[in-house]
Amino acid sequence: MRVTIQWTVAAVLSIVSIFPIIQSTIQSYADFPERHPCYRECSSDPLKSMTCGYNFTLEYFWVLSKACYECPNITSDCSRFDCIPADGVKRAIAVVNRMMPGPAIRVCQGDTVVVDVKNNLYGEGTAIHWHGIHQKKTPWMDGVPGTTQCPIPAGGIFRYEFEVPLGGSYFWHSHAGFQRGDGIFGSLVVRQPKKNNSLYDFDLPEHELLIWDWLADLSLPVFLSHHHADGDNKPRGVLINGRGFPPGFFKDFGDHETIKTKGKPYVPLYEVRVDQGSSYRVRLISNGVLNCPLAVSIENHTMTVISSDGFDIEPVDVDSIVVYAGERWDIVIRADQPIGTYWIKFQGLMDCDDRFTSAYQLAVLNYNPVPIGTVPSHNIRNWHEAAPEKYGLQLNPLNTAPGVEGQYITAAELNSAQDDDPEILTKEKADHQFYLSYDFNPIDNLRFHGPHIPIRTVRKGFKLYTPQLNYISHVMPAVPILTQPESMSEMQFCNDKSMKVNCTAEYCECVHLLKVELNSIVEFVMVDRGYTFDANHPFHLHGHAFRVVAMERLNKSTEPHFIKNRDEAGLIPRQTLKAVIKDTVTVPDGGYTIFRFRADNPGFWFYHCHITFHVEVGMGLILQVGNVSEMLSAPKDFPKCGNYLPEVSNPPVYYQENTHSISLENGSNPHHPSYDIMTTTDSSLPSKHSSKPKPSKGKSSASFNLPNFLALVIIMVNFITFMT
Ligand SMILES: [Cu+2]
Repeated sequence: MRVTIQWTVAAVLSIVSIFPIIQSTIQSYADFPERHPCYRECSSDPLKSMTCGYNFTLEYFWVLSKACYECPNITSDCSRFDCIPADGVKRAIAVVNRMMPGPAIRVCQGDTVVVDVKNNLYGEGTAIHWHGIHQKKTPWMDGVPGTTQCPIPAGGIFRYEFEVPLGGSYFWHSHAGFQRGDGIFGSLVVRQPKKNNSLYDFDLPEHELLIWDWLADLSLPVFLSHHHADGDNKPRGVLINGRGFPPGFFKDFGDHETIKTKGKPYVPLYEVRVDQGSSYRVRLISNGVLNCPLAVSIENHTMTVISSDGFDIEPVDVDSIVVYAGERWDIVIRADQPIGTYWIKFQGLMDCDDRFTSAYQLAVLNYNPVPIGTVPSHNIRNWHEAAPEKYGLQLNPLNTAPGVEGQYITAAELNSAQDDDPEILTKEKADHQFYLSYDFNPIDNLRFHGPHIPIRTVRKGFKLYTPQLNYISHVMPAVPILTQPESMSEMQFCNDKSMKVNCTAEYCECVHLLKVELNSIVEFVMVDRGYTFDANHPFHLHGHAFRVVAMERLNKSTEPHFIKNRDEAGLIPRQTLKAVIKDTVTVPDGGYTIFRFRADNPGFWFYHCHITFHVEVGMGLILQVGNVSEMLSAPKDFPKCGNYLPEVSNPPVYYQENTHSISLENGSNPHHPSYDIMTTTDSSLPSKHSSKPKPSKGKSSASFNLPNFLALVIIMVNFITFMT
């Protein structure tokens, strides 16, 4: 290694003597080229808060479009206006303002953000979520279609306006369908006045690193082929701020010299530039799409981790850190090595590891005055095959329990640097405790299997295992429950307490809803049962951050009752001091993660796995905090939407029996007797706006004639045993 560094330094010095310094590090706010008036030195004077406006135009677009001219053959063409080079592999994408990542929002604590979102997607609704912002005064600005707003229709404009009261690293992304994974996201960084005892010298916009796994095509066709046939669900690559080598590049081109001599052009990698002797805050923000946690490390540099999900922690020095979908980790890098060029490595784990697609990526740490475009020359052809422990001390490891000292630090072992909320941490029993367990369940999910193609009858590659919470698939309501509660029917809601059928045997879906009292202390016990695959699911809560108070891996697989028994026996101590604050957390496979929070933000808040394929098939639920009467009301002119099911003018209506019609939602397909819906009332459901279904004047509408019932939702079809 020493030889390599010496060689690199020598090479760099000789190059430097020839080339002028192309670009010095940007060190002041004024130097930042795309300077927005709100990107400024933050002040502690609240009178200096600003209202910061942004225009977002959403559209479908193309990697290496004609805007890229001769990129990557002519490197400078890759920086052209509207050119999105990605990893040099052409595919369709969805973007904001023809940028990927989309435009960054960089403001100061206390500012107000205004974003006008123009939807130019073809015939598709959208909504933008401000991931990590709690929307305390404006819950209807949370950007979740079906929960906090109607989708912004194609051709429509929607103005978001909200305050950002807390500093931290956040990001924004579409919360509709698969748009986030296809490119509709960007950073949202809320800076605070710089402290005198700061652990870093510089906090620069070019040191925000948005990292994510990348598919070879739009997410939707990949999703469809995986869920309806035998297509896989594995990412093909990884991108760092929208740049990277194409998949498989290093198999052919092991080092920089080979790349140069074989002459294969590639899109310039993302460069982090530093001055020797200085220290820098780097913000790692994961827009992870599928099951691809990224282990981040930097050659010859340790990382000091200072913050997660917007909340400071007591700093820890590590050699690598695993970042899961939806997480943010802020690290400090000290440029204390010889002037040179170093790889920043992003090793894909789980579905990205070498058992599957070997998806990984590299960026470059270049010390000034190393010329732009320089990459290290040493061979790292097989670096991604290294086991994670080869990276030294690792933070936030995959599927690993706390307690392996000197090798791993789990999120649950970090100490928060924020003030404690003693009631959250020391209260013996939370006011509400929810066990939420999950696995990939081998049930006949009616959306992908069902009576005509039962899971037991199809060959291995066609079997679709459904990730569910407590054996329930969440379905987003057609109308936003927060802003149109009067349009909702209690019949649509359920949870495991209200279910009157055995959801371990039958497919259950509904609007999965949990209700807690305002200002109560809530505890979630997340249990990864872990039978079907060694998977990993990062869970994200809207509207609140939580304290991670316990985490453990018990075995390859487990069940909630094991954990309940363990807890009753006093074997699961909660962290009562300095428990780390997060809004996105992983759960070890075959283990549990427990977190607590004060439900002090009235509203309806989505809680879900942040893997797009999982949330889209219902791995989530809505948390109702407080009664509807305790929630703030949306502005009077807030857009409304809903179903249209009027009485028919001349009944009866005759239908052709359509055996392929699958109607799982209340009353929408009443003529299909196999799919009648059972409903129930439950004390945990919204009360103020419950509306009984109106009796139909029309004839024979099976679901309209249902009594006032029992269980919620479900539908089920029990046949076909003879087929196996
Ligand atoms: Cu998941």
